[in-house]
Amino acid sequence: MKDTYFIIIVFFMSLSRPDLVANNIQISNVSLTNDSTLSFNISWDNSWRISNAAPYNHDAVWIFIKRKDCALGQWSHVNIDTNVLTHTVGAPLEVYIDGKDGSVAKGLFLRRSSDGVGNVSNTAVSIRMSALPVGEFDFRVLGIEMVQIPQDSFQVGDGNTSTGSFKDGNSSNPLWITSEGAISAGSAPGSIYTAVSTYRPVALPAAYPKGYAEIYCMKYEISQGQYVDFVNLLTSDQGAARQSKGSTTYRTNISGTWPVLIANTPHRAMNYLAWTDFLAYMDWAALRPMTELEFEKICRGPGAPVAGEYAWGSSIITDAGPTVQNDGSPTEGVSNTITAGGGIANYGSGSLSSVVRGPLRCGFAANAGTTRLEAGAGYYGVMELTGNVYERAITTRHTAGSGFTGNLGDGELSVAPSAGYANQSSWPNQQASISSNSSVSGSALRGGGWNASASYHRVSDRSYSYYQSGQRGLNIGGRGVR
Ligand SMILES: [Ca+2]
Ligand SMILES: [Ca+2]
Repeated sequence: MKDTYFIIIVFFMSLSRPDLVANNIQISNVSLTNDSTLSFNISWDNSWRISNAAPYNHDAVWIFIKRKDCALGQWSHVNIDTNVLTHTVGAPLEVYIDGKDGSVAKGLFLRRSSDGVGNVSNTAVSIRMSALPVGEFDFRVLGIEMVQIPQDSFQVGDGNTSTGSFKDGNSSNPLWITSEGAISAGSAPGSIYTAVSTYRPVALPAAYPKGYAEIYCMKYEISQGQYVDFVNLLTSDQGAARQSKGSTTYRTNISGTWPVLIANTPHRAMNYLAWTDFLAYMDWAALRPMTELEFEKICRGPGAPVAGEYAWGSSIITDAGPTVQNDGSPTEGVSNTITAGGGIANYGSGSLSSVVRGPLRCGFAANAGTTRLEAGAGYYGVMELTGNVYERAITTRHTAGSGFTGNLGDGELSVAPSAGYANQSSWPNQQASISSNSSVSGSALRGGGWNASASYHRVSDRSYSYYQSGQRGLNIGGRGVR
């Protein structure tokens, strides 16, 4: 009997333009090796897995697949087989499926299978797709660099130094987070509290992510290349809702229109991300926003807070500049000598006349040999937590935020009546107006942006911990966790 099923694949992967995939992940030689298996090679630089020294963690790449129905012209998310044994990968990597998507798997992690440090070069991967319908499809394999944040206790607040700093009840001490259990709000010992009433958090239910449990966090802020890939892989009306091109005046450089938006500086962090743009990217990539508490964990790790510290663990900061080197290239960096004992970040004076007037390349200060301070990295190796663009997070200050349960995106955005929005239960303000200054009640901004003055960049600064604007701010971006 003749097989009436057929699948024709037309690849327009990152073969010809590996720089379309942000940062330095390269996915190449994609092919369909049977009706349901995609094979490809992956490379990325500076991977690690370290189990015998701090920070006892590893990096990974979150891999997910989109397919375009050639008859309908519409993109959909591709679930993969939940059985890890159906996927293969060569040394030094292994496949990890975290089981957080219920009965399906929205993607998988590739990570080192044992301790080691170095580049991953052209390693072969095969992924078994799940429940693929009959039809003709184009496939697109996407990868996002992630960093494992291990389960651990940690502290929020920096001894009441920074604006709105969390503290342990009505003391001056940081608050220990030792489980994912509910946290009461108020002045009693063991409750979460702030000195100034304006910044006080509400009670946090058990389901609100506290930062104690293991997560994976994007190593970099969403890049301009990643954002453009996202918009181009939506439907027409979804793409229209999410098309944010920013301004070349403030270093966003995106031309064209959907579905051929072009990121001319794809390695730079994306600014001008509205709350709804950010949530839609999270949903589409099967990630989720981080919470305010998770932000401090990812910066600080399990150690004692330092008063006024930045993501690299000291209160000394050097502003990126004065010259941008290789401006706009994949090696964009700055000419600074970093002040001893401090780290580097792209920040400003509070005006728009900052040394660097807009975001820099994701990972602009990091090289293979750089230290945590020289790279401006957080405890676990996550980049630009301080400065470049503000990190969008879920607030602790409003019940719209405290109702967030940490559920992940499912890869699909709304279709009708309003197309192109995140549509996941418990995610706040998913259809907020991008023209309104007061449409968002579940959002916080953390870590400072390129034009904000230094104090806003502190790990525990909560000046914008309740940020209601739905607008596309010139210094606002974000990153996801899972
Ligand atoms: Ca940042
Ligand atoms: Ca969704």
